[in-house]
Amino acid sequence: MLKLKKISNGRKNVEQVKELLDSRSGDNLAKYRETAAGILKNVQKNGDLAVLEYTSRFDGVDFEASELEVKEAEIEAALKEVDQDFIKALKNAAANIKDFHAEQKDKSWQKQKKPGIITGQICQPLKRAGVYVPGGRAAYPSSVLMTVIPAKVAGVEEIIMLTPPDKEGKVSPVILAAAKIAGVDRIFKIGGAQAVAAAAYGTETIPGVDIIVGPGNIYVSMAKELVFGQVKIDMIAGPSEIMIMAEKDSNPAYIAADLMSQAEHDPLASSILVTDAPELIEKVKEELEKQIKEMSKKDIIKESLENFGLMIEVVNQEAALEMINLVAPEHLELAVKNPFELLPAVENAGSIFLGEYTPEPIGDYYAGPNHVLPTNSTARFFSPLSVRDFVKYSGFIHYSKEALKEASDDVICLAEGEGLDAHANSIKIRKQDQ
Ligand code: HSO
Ligand code: ZN
Repeated sequence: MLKLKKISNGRKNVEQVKELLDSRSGDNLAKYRETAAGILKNVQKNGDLAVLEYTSRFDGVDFEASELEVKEAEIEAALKEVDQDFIKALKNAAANIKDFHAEQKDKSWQKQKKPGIITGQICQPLKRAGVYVPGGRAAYPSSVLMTVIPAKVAGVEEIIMLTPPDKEGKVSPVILAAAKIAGVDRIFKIGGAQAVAAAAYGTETIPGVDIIVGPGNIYVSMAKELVFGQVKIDMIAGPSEIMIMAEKDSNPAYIAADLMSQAEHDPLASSILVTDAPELIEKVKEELEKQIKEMSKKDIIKESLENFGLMIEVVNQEAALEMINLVAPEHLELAVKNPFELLPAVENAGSIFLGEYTPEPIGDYYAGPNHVLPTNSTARFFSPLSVRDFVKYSGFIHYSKEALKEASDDVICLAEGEGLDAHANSIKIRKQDQ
């Protein structure tokens, strides 16, 4: 029997939900941060040498510096080795993701405010991006597409991928295939905090980048936090979350399936159902019992559902939406008949899935919107990974002699008001020339 937590009158229980989600982050962050900081320092000082040492210690592979980069032949071999249907599906997904992200492209612009005054904004891609791809259980080819394609669409000149080698010193062929399809330029077999360090500072072999994106383990996350400012980073991704809003007639089998789809990612993943139909909660529980038996990751699903799963009963749809906005889930499914009517009331959610035939995995893999999303309630202020993460903006200004003259008194007044005479002088010296 699955022991799922249930709360009712959810409106008053928001704090309980928040506590549950917060309890997922261990309290020993300081220890990990310290370890990551040590690794960063060593790589900054000793470059490749430190990288090779860590790769030997943590990944169990003794590389020469020249073996860190994946060779073209390895990539070609991977493309042949991977199931051709899988390659085709990856290509179809990549096309959808590209199409969606193309809409996010910002343009440079300029306008003439009045004669003699031009202001504008230039939007330019970052030169080099580093995409981190974890090894082992969380090595997802779909995440390669989701992190690389926005960079590509933004026009980033060079995209490098960093991923830990397995015990044989290899990278999984599906990851290599996805990298090739997405358009990665160079791939390095390096993982953990040492990969973040190498990409942030550059080593003899690994070029320094302007931004590091992609999920990783706790050491990677800590290292990313620590190099922020030296380079740009995307966000610190936590365990997966799904919140499903459903009503009396929603299909309990679909809901159970979708709750499990995120639970299987991680024992720390959180799956929440919110509904104004108590009878649905019971039906979903029955379905979970039934379906979990068939799942290959049933142990992870069970742990996740029992520790961080939640069934919330609310009085009406309005209360459900209030709860959703307070939780700010990474993924939100509106498994109701009129999802588009509810959409305007959703203020906080990373990615929103509308209607019973839009299960979360269609977004994880295929539809187009990014699956690198804000977790831990940060959808209140953070956005999904996008093309905007890979560009930067400069403002520009042009004033004619006459336009400057007209603005002179205001600017001189402001500068003198701040006690900055030299600023005022740079205006005055031109004014008196006229
Ligand atoms: N749902 C995950 C992304 C993913 N799902 C990758 C399958 N593969 C993000 O929360
Ligand atoms: Zn997923």
